[in-house]
Amino acid sequence: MQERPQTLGEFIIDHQRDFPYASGELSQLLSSIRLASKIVTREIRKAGLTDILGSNEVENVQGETQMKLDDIANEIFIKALKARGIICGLASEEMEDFIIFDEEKHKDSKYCVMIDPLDGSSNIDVNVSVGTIFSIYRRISPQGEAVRLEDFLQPGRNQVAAGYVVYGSSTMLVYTTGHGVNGFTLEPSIGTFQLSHPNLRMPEDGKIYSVNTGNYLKFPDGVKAYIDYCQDVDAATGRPYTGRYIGSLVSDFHRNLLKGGIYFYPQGTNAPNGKLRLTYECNPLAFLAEQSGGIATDGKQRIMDIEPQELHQRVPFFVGSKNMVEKAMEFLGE
Ligand code: P6P
Repeated sequence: MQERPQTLGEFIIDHQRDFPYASGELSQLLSSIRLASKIVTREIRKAGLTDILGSNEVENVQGETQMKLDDIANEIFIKALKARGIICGLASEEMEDFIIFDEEKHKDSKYCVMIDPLDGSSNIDVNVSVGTIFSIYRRISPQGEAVRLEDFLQPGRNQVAAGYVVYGSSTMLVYTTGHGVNGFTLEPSIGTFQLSHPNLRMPEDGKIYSVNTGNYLKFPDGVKAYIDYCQDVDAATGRPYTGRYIGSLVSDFHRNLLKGGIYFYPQGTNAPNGKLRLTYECNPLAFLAEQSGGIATDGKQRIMDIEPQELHQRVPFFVGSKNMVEKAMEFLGE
């Protein structure tokens, strides 16, 4: 009988020792994310058929119209993460303040989670892939007390785990606990995530650049110079590079992780600090990038060394293949 791929649950048990201080908490944490991602998959796959398209006319803290599925995904993840009693609180990109889980079982827990429940959700209406991004931290406030803001304002280098779910042609969960990056594909007929991409490594070089060139005129000169470099003709370095910009960060990141490439959302006159959030988007993807051999910076410093000042802080974001990000930094430094 053909050997079947390892399931996510089996993989976590095999690698339990990789997650410090855990007495099965990682398994619990990731299995709640696994459950929530299956439910979100179901909601997304029928989005065209039920009344969850279109915005519900509620603006989130970012001033963006909150799509109905944003709200649904947010509730699904909160419920799944709260139910297992293994985290003391949660901060979501969709909510202004963090949530305190205040039952005793929650107060004694060691971990807190930051999540962007459905990034790129404006693509739902046009059937383009979207994603969930999550980050797990060990709390710094005393166990037994309510979680505090300081627990969510830790630098990205403190993450104990991070990952994303990409709802694309298939649903994939990709995560790290600081011991490399592994990808699991949902086998819908049996509802299990199976190890499909063991020990993912981001190619050091790539030929794909992902940026919204519609903002070109608003970018700093160094960014313009790097985009010009990507578009120049130079057979020796395989340029012009291919421009690929899905408008869904998780999908662009995932493609670059597998094929090599750079994604950047720079600061511009339209977005003085860029658009992406440090805590919910940049830090988790930076952790995955570094764990697979890539680089993530804000144009000046390592993303994971930035000390967050506020929950929804935005930063310029350059992430991807080591040599491509280093080349971009050369242009930014000039
Ligand atoms: P723009 C989606 O809203 C998102 O946060 C990322 O998923 C995506 O890469 C980016 O914003 C797209 O933003 O301004 O280029 O449309």
